[in-house]
Amino acid sequence: MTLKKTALITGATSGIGRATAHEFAKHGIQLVLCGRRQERLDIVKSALQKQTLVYTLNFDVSDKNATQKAIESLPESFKNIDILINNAGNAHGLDPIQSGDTDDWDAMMDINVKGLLYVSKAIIPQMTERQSGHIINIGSSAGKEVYPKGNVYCASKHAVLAITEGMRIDLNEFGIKVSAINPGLVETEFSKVRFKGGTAANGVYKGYKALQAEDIAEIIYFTVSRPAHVNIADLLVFPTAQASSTIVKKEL
Ligand code: NDP
Ligand code: 8X3
Repeated sequence: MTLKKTALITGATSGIGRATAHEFAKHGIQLVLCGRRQERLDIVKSALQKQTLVYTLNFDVSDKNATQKAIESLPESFKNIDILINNAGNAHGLDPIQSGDTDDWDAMMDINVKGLLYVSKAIIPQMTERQSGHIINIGSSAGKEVYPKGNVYCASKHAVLAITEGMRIDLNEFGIKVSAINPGLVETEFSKVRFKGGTAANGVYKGYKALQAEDIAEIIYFTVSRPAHVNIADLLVFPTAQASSTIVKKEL
């Protein structure tokens, strides 16, 4: 009998994380879905629980104690996490460094970098003990290339890539896979958050076909479903219209 795998996905209330939850459910993977918006967690859970077992955890990844406590509170049947998708994160603001908002900087470093570390810290010990597991960190093309006004968001995603490489090195002896999936422009709530609901978000995905959250979810499932000896270490994916962070072929 093959035991069902369990995946914990942070940022499962929207965009890439939610699409990944749907993709994993199709393949019968048990899910621990995390986010701060309980009503969204409930909606995703009720949509997926016919396909697989689902448990939700409501916590802010930038709160170290809340993160540890939430993960410790998992019931026995969801405690063993085989797959960790470190996805929660956002850009906050798009400003030149000289006029950047320090609250935005704090949010990006606290959530995208420290939050990823706190969640990983709460889960890695059980993976090292079992000598198995797969951690996928959602980086970004912004982790490979800095673009104008991207300063601190790009720094946070460069940090995600460095942490991913460090994890892969340190966890190698335990047989744990560590992967970075680095998307370019994906049409999610990302720009709504970046521009705080303002109109600047409206044009971001216009005039070309951006990646959809489902495109990344399929790639994430492909990554976790490779044979035991194969690890997709680092993957950069753009929409066809995008050649770099600053070069996007628009039709309008
Ligand atoms: P969304 O805004 O659609 O989703 C972000 C998710 O992160 C939400 O589920 C949100 O849940 C969660 N989240 C944000 N802050 C916190 C927090 N403090 N604690 C817990 N959860 C949090 O954006 P995307 O799906 O696009 O983003 C997902 C990841 O993909 C991010 O790491 C982003 O940087 C990365 N990415 C996105 C790209 C894009 O163009 N969209 C491209 C490259 C990378 P809730 O609010 O309920 O807590
Ligand atoms: C999100 C993609 O180009 O907005 O990481 O930084 S970008």
